[in-house]
Amino acid sequence: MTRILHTADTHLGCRQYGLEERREDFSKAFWQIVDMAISEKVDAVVHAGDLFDERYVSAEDLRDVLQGLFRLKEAEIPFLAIVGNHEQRRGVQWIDLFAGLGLAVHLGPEPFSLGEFAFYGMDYAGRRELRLPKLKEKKSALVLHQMLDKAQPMQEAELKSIDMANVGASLVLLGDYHEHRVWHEGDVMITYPGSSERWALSESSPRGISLIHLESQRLDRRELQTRPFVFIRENEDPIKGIDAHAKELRESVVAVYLEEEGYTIREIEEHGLSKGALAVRVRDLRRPDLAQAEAQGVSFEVGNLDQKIAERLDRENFSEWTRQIDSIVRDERIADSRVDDEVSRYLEKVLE
Ligand SMILES: [Mn+2]
Repeated sequence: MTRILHTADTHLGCRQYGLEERREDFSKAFWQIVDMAISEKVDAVVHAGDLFDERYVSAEDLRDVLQGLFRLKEAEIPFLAIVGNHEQRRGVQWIDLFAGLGLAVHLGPEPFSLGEFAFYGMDYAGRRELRLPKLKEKKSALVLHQMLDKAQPMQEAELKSIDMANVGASLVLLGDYHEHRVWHEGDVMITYPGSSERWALSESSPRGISLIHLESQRLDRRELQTRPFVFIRENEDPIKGIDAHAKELRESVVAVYLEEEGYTIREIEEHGLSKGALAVRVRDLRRPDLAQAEAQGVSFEVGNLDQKIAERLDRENFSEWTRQIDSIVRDERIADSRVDDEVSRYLEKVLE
């Protein structure tokens, strides 16, 4: 019996809300994963990309990840990984550096044997055409960092789940989508483990990892202990809501969804912080002040801004290159630090 720990989207180095405490939280989640791998005596940790939040890694984050990888090495648990969109570099990848130190395996087109299973991996390929392998071994696993059509609406998906059935692997272990999901396509199990810390406020459900028996495809979840987030929804009065949650508020991140007029964002933030919250995030769902704009003789339409920009660009006589570059720049899924790389890659491809 071979059992692995499947994780992805650790986003080490994410200094969320500009707080050192949050950077440390992302490292602590990684250490918990290492502890679980050791206590569960798994045969390998499979990391499906976005170990780091950015391709520029601080000494603190490098120290934190090495501390975890050395512990896995001592426990003789291999760390099998691929490169995600957030950490991808043009030259040497971080995972290659760890592989060079004997602390990790960068999965690729050559199989890595684990028990009777062969592991293959493909780094994040973005918009480029993904050449999926045809694997001969039924007992094999393919590790990818891509958005599947079942996880996101078609226009944002890069991969069709139906195509996963033809790869030949019995397991497709994914990263990129931050929620845990499992699907079956014929005999193939396709799964995302979800992120290990809350990277966005939309990630409200508990974070965790998956333990997977390769032979039986049995999947068990283990929850991670992460910093508490308190959500105050738009049907609650924000100040009363904060008071009602006062007991859970200390050191937590408070997310307030604001729909009603009556309080300023600053008042809500200060009230939450005075009750001991680590951070207060206010999602302003109020409509822009149309009345005021009208009074100034400005007319504006509320709608999907990206859609409007795309429609306007269509009317302009721009080249296909310009349009493609524009879409890369405005793609929210491409980290800011990666935009120049993605544009260069695109240009290299079309100039070939
Ligand atoms: Mn991610």
